Amino acid sequence: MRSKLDQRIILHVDMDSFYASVEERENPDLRGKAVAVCMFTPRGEGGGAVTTANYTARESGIHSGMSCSKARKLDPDAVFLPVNFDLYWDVSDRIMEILRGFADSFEQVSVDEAFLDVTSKVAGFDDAAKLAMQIKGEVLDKERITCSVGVAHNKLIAKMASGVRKPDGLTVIRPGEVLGFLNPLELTKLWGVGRKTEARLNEMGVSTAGELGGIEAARLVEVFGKAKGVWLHQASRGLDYSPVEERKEKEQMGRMTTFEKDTRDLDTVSEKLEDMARDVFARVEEKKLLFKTVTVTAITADFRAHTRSRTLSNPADDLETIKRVSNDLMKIFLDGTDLSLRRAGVRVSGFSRKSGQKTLFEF
Ligand code: TTP
Ligand code: MG
Repeated sequence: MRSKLDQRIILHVDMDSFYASVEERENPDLRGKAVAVCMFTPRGEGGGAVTTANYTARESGIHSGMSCSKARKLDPDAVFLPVNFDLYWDVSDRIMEILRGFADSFEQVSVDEAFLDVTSKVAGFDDAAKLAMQIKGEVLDKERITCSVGVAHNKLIAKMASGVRKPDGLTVIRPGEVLGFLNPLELTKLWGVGRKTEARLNEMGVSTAGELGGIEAARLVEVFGKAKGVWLHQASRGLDYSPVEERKEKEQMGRMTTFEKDTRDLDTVSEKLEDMARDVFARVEEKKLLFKTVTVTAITADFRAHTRSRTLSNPADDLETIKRVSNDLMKIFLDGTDLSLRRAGVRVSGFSRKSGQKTLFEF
């Protein structure tokens, strides 16, 4: 008999080449070019890895995790950009707010992906596909980023489905189609199966998800231990009963804003900082948190991101502190550069609870 947990409808939404897509939307000159976003190490030129590449750059074989120097050899004409984490998290926060509005329950998995349980919002899988199109449209309209969506009756299959067609894809896998989808897949395509597990399973004569499904659960538990053995047995059959649920609290709260024109006029900048400070303060106050650090982000006209932080001698919980410290920090930053600001941001971090009890993420 089918349980309620087998009758859910879950969407997995994953942004396409996320960091690169954000960079492209910020800088229209990048359209049509191969773009790779690099995280440079302090070791200097050539060090550092590609965090992601847009789909044009992927055509030359550039991918996440590759060294930037190798990527440069593959496509010397590609544009290589440094990471702007604050910018990505800001866009991510806005997208997550949009997605959350469509869901009965919501679970953000990383900077660019989330699960939405939409069971009560739709009449069935066809309806869920329509909802997914509506979500893709709204994210594109409001945030100018494309995403790919997987629709299925559990998180495991929804997650795997979202990767089937990318970019800008939509893949629906109905319960009756799950085994046909899974059986031919290579083991590493199964969510949670890495190279080590694959090697171990290969030794047991298993090389596809379908073959894994034919192995006794007891044998898998013997080789991999209880938790992993049971998971492998269930995953190979497309079973996953885990709920879609909100994760721990955030470790920082921030806001960013784009100036109408690039500027270094202190009044204009202060006015925007104050608006953002108010917004950030409202969220801190709502959660009844104290903060220890205030940070400003400045994205200058050359699209580079700079941050300046100050850690307070005592945790604070007031708007004045956010306003004063963010203004000070931005003034110091502007004094040291001739560049104008394109975007600016304010955030606070280092949270503790007013009662002295720990926040969730300190456990
Ligand atoms: P992903 O969703 O894995 O990748 P992506 O969004 O860039 O591309 P896709 O269209 O295939 O979904 O990761 C999201 C972001 O996380 C990515 O834009 C950059 C960052 N990231 C890293 O910094 N290092 C990594 O190794 C990977 C895989 C991602
Ligand atoms: Mg992605």
